[in-house]
Amino acid sequence: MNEILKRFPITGRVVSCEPYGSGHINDTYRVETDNGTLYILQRINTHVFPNVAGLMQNIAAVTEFLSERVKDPREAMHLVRANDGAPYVVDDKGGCWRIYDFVTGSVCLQKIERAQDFYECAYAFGNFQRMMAAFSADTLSETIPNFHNTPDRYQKLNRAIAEDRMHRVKDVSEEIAFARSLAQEVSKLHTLRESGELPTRVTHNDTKINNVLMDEVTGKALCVIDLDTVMPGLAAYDFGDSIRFGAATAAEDEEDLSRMRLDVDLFETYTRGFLAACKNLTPLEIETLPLGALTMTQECGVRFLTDYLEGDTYFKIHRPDHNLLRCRTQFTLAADIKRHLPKLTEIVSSVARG
Ligand code: ADP
Ligand code: GN1
Ligand code: MG
Repeated sequence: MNEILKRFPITGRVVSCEPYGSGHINDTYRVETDNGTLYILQRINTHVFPNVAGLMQNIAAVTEFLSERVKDPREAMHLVRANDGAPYVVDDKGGCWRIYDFVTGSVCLQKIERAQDFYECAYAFGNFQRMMAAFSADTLSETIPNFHNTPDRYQKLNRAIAEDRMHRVKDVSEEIAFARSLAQEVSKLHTLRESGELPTRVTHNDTKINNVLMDEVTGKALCVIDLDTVMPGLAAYDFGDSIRFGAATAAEDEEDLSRMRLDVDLFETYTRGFLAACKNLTPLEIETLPLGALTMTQECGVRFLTDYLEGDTYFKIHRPDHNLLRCRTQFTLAADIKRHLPKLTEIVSSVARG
């Protein structure tokens, strides 16, 4: 680790470098130096992001763009370039590493404790999308092609079922049936994107609450982090993925499925925050936000199920059936979101009317 750190202009002598956070993708470390400066060091998951050069070019451009537009430096992530000016370094085993300034005095929530936190989170993602409207989307690399292409996610699931590499298909027939029962409904957003009826914007695409940092004193959102998946996308993806994670009454890997449902009040709170920050949405974009919640939840369940069938090669797991548990919570939540769709549509249109 020291060899890697030496290749960045770190201030002070490194006194600790410990695993940090609970992301599913990258390996994250908190680095502290003897003068108290903190950094985030990450080994980029090159299995998930094979085009590291394109990925890091995106991140350098987006962080620089945002830094120029915020008042407080803590409102944008700051990438520390290596001594040679490159946005990342490669170690002798081919590992790719990057460093960010640690956003000091911030907290990263794993679950919503107060409704106000969720409002802040919504405002942060809405604001990110609003600010990024001035960024030219065509300069961004697509770091994961077809990331939220739901029909493509279904094709990948079908391929995993056909291959049945781990001989697990026999144990998940109920989950497969549920996945298929919503296939058409959750493919609608993609069709509307393809036809141009929904505009493609620069979106974050991974809007979990633990991808937002809040001020530890005021509780106000500071900035959005985890910019690996910033790509052209739909407003409904960002809205929907936040609902999937933050307006759920149980954790993504809760075993007791009776605890998992949609918190409709939190859905309303998020809608208020998101629409307050992001006022440029078209009527169809606003109308399809509830479908975004259903689609992102179901799609995530499909992704967990696919990874389970393929032998857990994508998401980090901490127990053998972790991806299956995650799939089940997502499908339980998707069923609840579907039940509530008329109510959610009512909420969104009433918030939008003001
Ligand atoms: P992953 O893609 O694996 O989710 P993230 O980029 O989200 O990785 O980082 C993992 C965790 O590290 C975050 O959830 C957050 O707790 C922490 N983190 C990341 N960047 C920063 C930062 N600049 N300042 C403070 N904490 C950070
Ligand atoms: C991953 O990196 P992290 O933990 O914020 C995943 C998201 C999933 C999420 C499910 C690049 O997010 O798409 O929705 O896990 N990120 C990537 O928790 O695949
Ligand atoms: Mg993350």
